[in-house]
Amino acid sequence: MAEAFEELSKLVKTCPSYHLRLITFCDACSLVSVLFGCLGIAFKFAELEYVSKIRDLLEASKTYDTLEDIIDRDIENNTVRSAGSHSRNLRRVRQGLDLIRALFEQFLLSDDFSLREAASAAYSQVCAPYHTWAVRTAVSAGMYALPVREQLLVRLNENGQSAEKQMRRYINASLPVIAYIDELYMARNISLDW
Ligand code: 1PZ
Repeated sequence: MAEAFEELSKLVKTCPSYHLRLITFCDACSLVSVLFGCLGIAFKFAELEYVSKIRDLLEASKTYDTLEDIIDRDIENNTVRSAGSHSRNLRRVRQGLDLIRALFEQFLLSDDFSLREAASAAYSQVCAPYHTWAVRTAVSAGMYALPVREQLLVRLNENGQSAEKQMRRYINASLPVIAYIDELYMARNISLDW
């Protein structure tokens, strides 16, 4: 994951108007699946939700070449925010990427921080403001079923040091990618409060 996002971040940093291909983006985002496998059954619904959005964007990549192509098409059709539209799903996937970034940041803040504390803090920062009460309630219940810190490391097949290194790589690489996606919307006068 860290490597794939480093590649993406190199691409989007090449020039301000770089056109990122949807298929390239989806390939990197698909790698998030390995994390889900480590979280346990309580986050199955988060996985299904995320994977369905990636699948939609992958399908869209057969018709639209770049990320901006799907946004421009949705602008023409007035469907940027419509449920299930590609632009909305792209926005949701972006939230997922940012959630992982925030989670890793929280995880690295302190060795004493439990995974549940880290995940709760990340979720309230990144996703909770955009989720319904029902979803927020389900997520906070699911937090209690997260593995403990050490168990997560075992499942990831990492130790404390190696995990820290990979998490930092992902944090640094995902930031420019997330900023790139936000800029696609903002350059088209689409606010990001949804
Ligand atoms: C160790 C990691 C712990 C992370 C814990 C965080 C769990 C987050 C759970 C998110 C559940 C999302 C449930 C469904 C939300 C939907 O209402 C929204 C709106 O969908 P729409 O109306 O547009 O169809 N969907 C989203 O916001 C997509 C969010 C994807 C969340 C992906 C999480 C990825 C990261 C997890 C870490 C592996």
